[in-house]
Amino acid sequence: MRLTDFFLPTIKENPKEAQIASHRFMLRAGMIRQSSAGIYSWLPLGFRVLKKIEQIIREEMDRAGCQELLMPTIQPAEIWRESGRYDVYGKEMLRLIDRHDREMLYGPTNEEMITEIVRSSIRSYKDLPKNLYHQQWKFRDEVRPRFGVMRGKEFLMKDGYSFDVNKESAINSYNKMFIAYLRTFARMDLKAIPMQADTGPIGGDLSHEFLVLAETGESEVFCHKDILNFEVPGPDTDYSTDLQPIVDKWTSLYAATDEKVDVSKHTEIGASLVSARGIEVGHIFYFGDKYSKAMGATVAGPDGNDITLEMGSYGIGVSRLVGAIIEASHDDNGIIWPDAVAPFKVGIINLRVGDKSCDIACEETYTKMRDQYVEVLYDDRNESVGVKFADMDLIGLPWQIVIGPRGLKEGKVELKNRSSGVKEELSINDALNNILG
Ligand code: 5CA
Repeated sequence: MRLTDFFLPTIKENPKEAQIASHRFMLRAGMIRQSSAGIYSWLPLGFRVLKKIEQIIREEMDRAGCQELLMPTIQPAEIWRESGRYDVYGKEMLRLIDRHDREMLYGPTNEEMITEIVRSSIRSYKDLPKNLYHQQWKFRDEVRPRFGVMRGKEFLMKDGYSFDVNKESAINSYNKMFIAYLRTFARMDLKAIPMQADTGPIGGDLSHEFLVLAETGESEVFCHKDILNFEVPGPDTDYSTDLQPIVDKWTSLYAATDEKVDVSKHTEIGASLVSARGIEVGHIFYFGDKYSKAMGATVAGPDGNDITLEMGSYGIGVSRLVGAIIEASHDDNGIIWPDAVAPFKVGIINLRVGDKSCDIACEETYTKMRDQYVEVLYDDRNESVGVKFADMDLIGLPWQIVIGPRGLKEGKVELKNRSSGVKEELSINDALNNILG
């Protein structure tokens, strides 16, 4: 993509309304634009990141045996009356009336709708377990939307729902998601640690939040000082084996707590605890038959008797993750994207647009990368060098190739790694090989 073609409305000054780095940088880098309080448009740069995150989630959910579908944003009130949540959900639910006076709502979550789908389509225990998910916009009329996409009114969530015939199988489904979450966040270079949590309006008695450690996190937690070195299950994890030992390891020694553990009672763990702040990027729940019982979701068991389904639900804040990743990875100049979610892998800076040797070398580099399917943004604007450097650091692409007349005389370009700051003088081919590494 050429920057002269790309829609990248960057801002030089710090926006007054932004209190934390991610909000500030997302606005300044032209990733999002506020429409009204807590509601944002995703501009091309931001949207590319959102799609990358969605894809990583999709791959890890599918690997763990889930299936993707898509449910609507607008839901009928009836199913929420059946579950009993229509009245208790309160003002956070955006309620709508259609032209026929039917009560509708913009979904804040989808337990009711998925339960309705499953109860009307699955008849036999033989068709279970099933774990269905979608990545869909949600609406919660938060009293205090803040920090940009971190706490929005409209936000993108991955929400998955498991259906099993008994508790043992349901816990197994929960454990799969627990492991899949560790893997998903690790692929985004995030240290997301599980913490036993309250279940709130979703219900149930087993639940974990996944927290990304960052100074601006909303909750203070205590976790093992070595947490960042703990090993995340690899891509070869066999989801058909018993995952309980891995989950137990993470939930006992590795998990965070919201209180400092009494050291006298937990000498081993207590002595190693350090305080940290966390951003909740995921939340998983096992709630048994809370919805299936209220909504009559049953299947025929082996003996012909009805079995009420055992359920769990599994959320990831997809749009919140964009902010969380920036909170966890930035410096004073801007964002530092982890490779896996970067909107482009490389930025090319032409130091002297109009200089024949510079233009030719830039074009050649740009074409070579595109031929190799490297996602590349070429700053071909006739702008000052200062503006170009500042913008490139701000948008945080993992690699920068700086091409100017002086270097070119010796056949060299400068390759900069955004994360380490290390710069090297290399030939165009060597720079390319380093990037493809
Ligand atoms: N039905 C369950 C799981 S599918 C559920 O709704 N869980 S939740 O309420 O915990 O939300 C799941 C995730 O969505 C949270 O962990 C958080 O990362 C994200 N989230 C929740 N509210 C917001 C919000 N207002 N803005 C941005 N992300 C949010």
